[in-house]
Amino acid sequence: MTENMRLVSIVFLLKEDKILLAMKKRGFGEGLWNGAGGKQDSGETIVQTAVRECQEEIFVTPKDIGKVAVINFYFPPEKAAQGFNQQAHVYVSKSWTGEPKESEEMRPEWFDVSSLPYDSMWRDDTFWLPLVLDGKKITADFHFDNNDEVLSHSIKEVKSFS
Ligand code: 8DG
Repeated sequence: MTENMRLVSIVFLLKEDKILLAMKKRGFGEGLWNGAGGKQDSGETIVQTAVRECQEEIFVTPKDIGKVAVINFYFPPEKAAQGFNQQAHVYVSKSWTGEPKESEEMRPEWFDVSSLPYDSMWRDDTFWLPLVLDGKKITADFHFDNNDEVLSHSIKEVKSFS
């Protein structure tokens, strides 16, 4: 982990062979399908962030969330200087209360895990999300260019997170 990285959460709900994605309606990643998530507030653990963001964005409270990935996103110098670099803590949940509902930030929808809309997701997701859906735990680094295309990446499977 590098200094000055913003911590963010991403949560995917899983139900049988379906995954809940949500369309980001505004801000960073607008127009892309993703898990619910966002920036850590001060005083929060990252798990608390993950739960809060689900409550705010899709009106669901995850129970049993488990960490499946820690991913560092690195942007070119200009964007990095604006605080774009971030470390995402990714969780899956198979148990929650509430029904996923649209908020002003996200519009949730269930997708079959075998046909995800990768063309309308962050470019890196195609590299790591299939591994996570296969039950693996990973750490990864992704470097982006100015058009948010992946310049280089590395992925490591881990047994647990420190
Ligand atoms: P706001 O209230 O300040 O508008 O936003 P927020 O909800 O606190 O945070 P955000 O800026 O919307 O958080 C960005 C979300 O996008 C966060 O869940 C992490 C996620 N995200 C990235 N990059 C990537 C990526 O490359 N792939 C995936 N799947 N998610 C990503 O920031």
